Formats: sequence, C-alpha cells, structure tokens
Amino acid sequence: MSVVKRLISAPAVIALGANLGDRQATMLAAVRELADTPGVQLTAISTVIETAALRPDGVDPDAPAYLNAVVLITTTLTPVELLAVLNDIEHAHGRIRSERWGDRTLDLDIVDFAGLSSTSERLTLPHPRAFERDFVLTPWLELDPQAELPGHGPVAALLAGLHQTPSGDPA
Ligand code: A4P
Ligand code: MG
Repeated sequence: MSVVKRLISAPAVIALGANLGDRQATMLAAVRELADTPGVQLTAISTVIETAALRPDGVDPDAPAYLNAVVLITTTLTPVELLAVLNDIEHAHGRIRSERWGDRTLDLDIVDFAGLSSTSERLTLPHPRAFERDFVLTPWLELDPQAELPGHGPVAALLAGLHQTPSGDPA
C-alpha cells in the first residue's frame, strides 16, 4: 500500500516570501534546493514580486519589503513530509521564529496540496490566509489561470474581489 502511494505524484502550490538579507539569492537557492529534493518535481516558477510587509495590524510601509513568489510542484512526499522539507530549507537559510508575521529571511508555505483539507495546527490546508493575500494569489494566477483554492473558488475571482474598489463609501 505504501509503495503504491509513493508512486503517485500529487500537485502542490508553494508560496515563498523573504524580507531580510539577500532576498532574491535566498529565494533562488530555496527553489533549487526544493527542486533537488528526492520526490519533488518542480513544474513552474512565477515572476518574483515586491510587496509591502503585512503585519497583524495591517500593512507596514516602514518594515523591509518582501519578495514573494509561487512555485508549482508535483511530489510523492506526503503533505507533512513536504512541510518538514520546507522547514529544513527555511532553517538552512537562517530563518528565526520570534514574533508572528515578523521579518524573515525565508518563509515557505504550502498553499494547496492536491486539494486536500487539513485543520491541524502543524499543517492547515489549504493555507488559511491564502484566499485574502494578493502576494500569493497574483503569482499563482500567473502560473495557472484556471487555479482554484479549495473551499474558496477560482483564484481569478478571489483576486478580482480583493482589487474591487469599495462602493457606497459615505460622502
Ligand atoms: N503551518 C500550518 N499550516 C501551514 C501551511 N499550510 N504551510 C504551521 C506552512 N506552514 C503551516 O508558521 C507557523 C506555523 O504554521 C508552523 O509551525 C507550521 O507548522 P511559521 O512559518 O513558523 O510562522 P509565520 O509564517 O510567521 O506564521 P503564519 O501565521 O503562517 O504567517 P503567514 O500567514 O504565512 O504570514 N507580508 C508580505 N508582503 N509577504 C509575505 O509573504 N508573510 C507573512 C507571514 C506576513 N506578512 C507578509 C508575508
Ligand atoms: Mg510560514
């Protein structure tokens, strides 16, 4: 049974973010390391975009800006095995976890894994905040115009909703 499972490749969407150090070099190295991981096949890499840091209390224009990107992979790893690989790559690039949404050399999140749903704290799928994040949805849509975020619908529609100008503002 486990042999059969490991022969089946599952598609996954990984979001990358970095706002400390040589952001571009770190992200490039991380993508290479992911591509070199046994059981992982890289299928697409998005354009890298620069975005203002989002903190728990809103966008912080004074914080170091992020580079963000998305990569698509197929993998024979399980979701938890993939998360462990991503955590190892983050660690190798000097990731220190201090405060929530604090500055970081590298953040690697699993946005979607084969449409699976998981609610554990260690691994929530799909990523619980991806649906409202321009810096995840824009690069993902670039790679897959038909992309759908499980439980939330088409990525194109989610992005259109984020970009909609609020109407009916009080005068
Ligand atoms: N975890 C659970 N589900 C997942 C998943 N699907 N993928 C757990 C990855 N990790 C997942 O993550 C905290 C815990 O989430 C881990 O123990 C992991 O097992 P973390 O990377 O240690 O910390 P974090 O990233 O600060 O936490 P969090 O709440 O996941 O942050 P977010 O939501 O990822 O936001 N602004 C810009 N412009 N660009 C960014 O990329 N990123 C963040 C981080 C904030 N502001 C940003 C950006
Ligand atoms: Mg993270």
